[in-house]
Amino acid sequence: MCGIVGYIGKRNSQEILLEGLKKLEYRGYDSAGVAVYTASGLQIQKAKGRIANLESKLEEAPLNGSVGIGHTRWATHGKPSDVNSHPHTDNSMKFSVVHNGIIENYITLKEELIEKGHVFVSETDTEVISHLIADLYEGDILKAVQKAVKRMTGAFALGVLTEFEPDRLVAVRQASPLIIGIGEGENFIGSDIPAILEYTRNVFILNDGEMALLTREGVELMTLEGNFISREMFRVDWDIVTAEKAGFDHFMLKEIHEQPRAYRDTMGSRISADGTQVTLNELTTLTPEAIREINRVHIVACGTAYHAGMVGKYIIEKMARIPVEIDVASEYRYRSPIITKDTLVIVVSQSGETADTLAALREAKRCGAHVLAITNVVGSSVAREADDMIVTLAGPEIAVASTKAYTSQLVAFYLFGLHLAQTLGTQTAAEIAETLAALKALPEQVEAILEQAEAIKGVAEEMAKHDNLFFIGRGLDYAVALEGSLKLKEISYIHSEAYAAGELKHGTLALIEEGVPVIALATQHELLEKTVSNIKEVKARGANVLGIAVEGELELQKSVDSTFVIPKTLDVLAPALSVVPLQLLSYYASLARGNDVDKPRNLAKSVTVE
Ligand code: HGA
Repeated sequence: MCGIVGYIGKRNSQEILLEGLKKLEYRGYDSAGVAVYTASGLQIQKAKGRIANLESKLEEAPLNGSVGIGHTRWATHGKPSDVNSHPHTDNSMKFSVVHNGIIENYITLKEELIEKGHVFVSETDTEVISHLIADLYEGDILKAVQKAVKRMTGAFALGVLTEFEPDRLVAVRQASPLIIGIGEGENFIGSDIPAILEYTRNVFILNDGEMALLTREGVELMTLEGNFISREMFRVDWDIVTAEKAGFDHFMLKEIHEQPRAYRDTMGSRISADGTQVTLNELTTLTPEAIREINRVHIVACGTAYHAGMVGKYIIEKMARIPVEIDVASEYRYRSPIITKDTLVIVVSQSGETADTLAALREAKRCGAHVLAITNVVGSSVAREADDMIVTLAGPEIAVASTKAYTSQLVAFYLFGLHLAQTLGTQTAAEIAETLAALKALPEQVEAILEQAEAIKGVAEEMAKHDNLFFIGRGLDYAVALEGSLKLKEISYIHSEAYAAGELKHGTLALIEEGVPVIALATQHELLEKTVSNIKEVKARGANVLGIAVEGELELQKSVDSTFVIPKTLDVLAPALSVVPLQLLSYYASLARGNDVDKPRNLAKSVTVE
């Protein structure tokens, strides 16, 4: 949330900043702005709304200069407006700051600075940073920033410039992500790698409590106290095309279509060539002995990752027979969970920077638990702080609504569940081989579903005419129903509820009336008859039911108004297929309503604030 970029070099910084911001727009799009060191000093341009608005302003009045910082905002403090946009400055207009995070003590600092004569123009917490730095400045921007951050509490990734030192750019990371890109005669900062990928693949990933001084010639890394740090450069090996739309109308559609590839890559070499074993060589501290000590598992995540965790709970309990609890990360820390050294806490986060998940991870570690991260970003905070990590190889996910990251998280849970079963002997070799064979068939089966996208489009256009709808399912189908409902709400803004199918009659059935669309997931064979009864209950009250069923289930097809059929698989693997038509349904419903699919209102990806 909120994207920061910065450039110091010889090229025109405005172009580089704008391109970088466009790559980070998924992090926030309430407003955007840049500050560039020009011949007439530090100049700022900002605009409410999308980056395109800023771009138009800059086309009319370009800012020429080779040093600059930029920001795309997801507002936390102060409404989206020109004046609340970053970069922020002080009264002398000689300092400029972009910020991702929240300054928790900003009111105290603001009062103190007002007392000293500073005049504030915005409602943001960020503005105190520029005033504070200006206040503490004594001829060295690095020292002023170091003094300022000592006074600040909360989360902050910063880019700072001053007109007094036009050849220096200061970057800070404290609990919000920031990376440094290393070029030749030019250097960059960015909230995320795609922002700089066009210019360099060599990066330093800053840790919390670290800062950097960038000049054209080089980068010095240091702690916030000013102790120098040496760090190995990280070489990014992603293909740049993976971060682009590659001919699709939207990132979301491209990412939905990338799922077969993401499944294959995430399984990759983790399944033995003869298809009988899972090998998770990346687990270093989670040895077979450590696994045998685990007596409970907690899964902690937010949003879509939480829904992947719900499937994970089912997988681990079924395959490894270990009790699993699942928590929303923002609740976990505050309910005094019982965490011991025999607890395995699995945190799931696509970006690895989700603030709530990171805080839960830290709490789990403080209590002595073993922490396993499932994340899509190797160098992320969650990845670095967890004891062990299973990286999903979904590739960069740009659309705010997660698709391929979710399904890759499911694959990670399947592999981990099988790994536990192998280690603990809770499944036979034949059962494991059968699941692995079915797992390896998934990519082709997803391809077959994607070929039917047009059929889903028609249904979605019909559904887009409604303001309320329901998803129902039992067992694993309920977990997928929750994800389908979230996806639809996120991008189509249609109100929907997901219910355990047997639970409707305890209250929600009152909302079913003539013509209300109900999407009934019915992929779990043991529960099929019960689900069919629940479908009949909603049909009897006038609902229009779309069934998501496994090939060959004719009985179910007779009970619903229309059916989308997924290929045959093991019940436990059905979520990896049944979610795909729901993703397409949301996508096409969003399109039909004329929404911005990739950038839904009020949301942003990678939620780095609590
Ligand atoms: N608090 C600042 C920055 C917002 C942010 O980082 N969001 O994720 C603001 O409201 O502008």
